[in-house]
Amino acid sequence: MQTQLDQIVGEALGQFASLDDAAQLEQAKARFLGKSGAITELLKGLRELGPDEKRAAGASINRAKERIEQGLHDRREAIAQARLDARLHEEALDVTLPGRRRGGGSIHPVMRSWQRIESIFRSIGFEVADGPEIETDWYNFTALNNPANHPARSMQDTFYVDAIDSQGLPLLLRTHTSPMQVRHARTHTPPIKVIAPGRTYRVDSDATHSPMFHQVEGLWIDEQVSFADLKGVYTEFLQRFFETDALRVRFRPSYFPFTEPSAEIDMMFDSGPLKGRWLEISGSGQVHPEVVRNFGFDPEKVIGFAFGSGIERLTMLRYGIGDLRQFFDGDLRFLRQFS
Ligand code: 2NL
Repeated sequence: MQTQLDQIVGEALGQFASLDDAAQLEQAKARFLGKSGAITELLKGLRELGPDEKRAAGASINRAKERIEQGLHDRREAIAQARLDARLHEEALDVTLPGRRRGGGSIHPVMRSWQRIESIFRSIGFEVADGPEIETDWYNFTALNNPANHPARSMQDTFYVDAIDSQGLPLLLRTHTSPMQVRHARTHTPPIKVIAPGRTYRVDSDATHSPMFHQVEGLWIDEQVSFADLKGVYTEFLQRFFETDALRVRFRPSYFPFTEPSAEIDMMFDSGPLKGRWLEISGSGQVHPEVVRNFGFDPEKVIGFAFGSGIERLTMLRYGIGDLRQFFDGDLRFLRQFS
């Protein structure tokens, strides 16, 4: 009897040890402890024995049963532990790895120039105007003495918006930042020193023109202002912007409807890669009397000087950029150089 029990226990423990799947282990359990399992069958056989034999055999069978149950319990624990170990290994996380960083952005070179321009002009006493990019015909053209039939007003040159103003004229994307200065002048009194940097729009797109570009205009109105004052301020600006005193400035006669007389401002570096060449850098002039009147001032009492420069052009000269389109391509290899 004991030999048979030892054999059954050995068989059970052997089967348990060979299994590493929890469901199969429970099936193996049934073969020994289930309704018609080997141990259960032996217990059933006790009925045929006398009381003394029954007690002795029953005790032996129960010991065997306990050994199998213990083996089953141990194997269950081992399988559960192995599963947990496998999962911990699979889901292992190295908390010492460096985190994933968000990509760092950088200021666009044109915006960098814009910021520098504002801070330079602020430091020499200029305010910074702000205003709408969608303008009325009056602020963009009429106030600036543009004749009614001027080609700049045509749909070939200007982006019109499908909406009209209080005069029944279509709204447009401002073609220069002057309207911000007109708005500023009409709400302030001289002396006025203001710059108007911002986005501007023209129907123009090639290697040297973008339909959206940036301008900074400047306006200085007082009882006594002259071209000499304008030249002094603009030269100071250029020297600070390009971080060199080794540059010269000259005026060259020109024409704009909003200034009279008008002048191109040219500059020349005395050192560096662009040394010795006159470069066109800005338009300028004495504000036309008609425009001074549109500001709400008497042109016999105050005089104004204005200039208008392209921020892309200033930026290209400062960094030696050869192609305007690089500003608008969104190529990070280009943009990162200015971070
Ligand atoms: C150019 C020409 C210029 C102005 C802009 C101006 C503004 C007011 C009144 C009078 Cl509110 N003038 N601005 C004057 C002369 C030239 O810019 O081609 N710039 C790139």
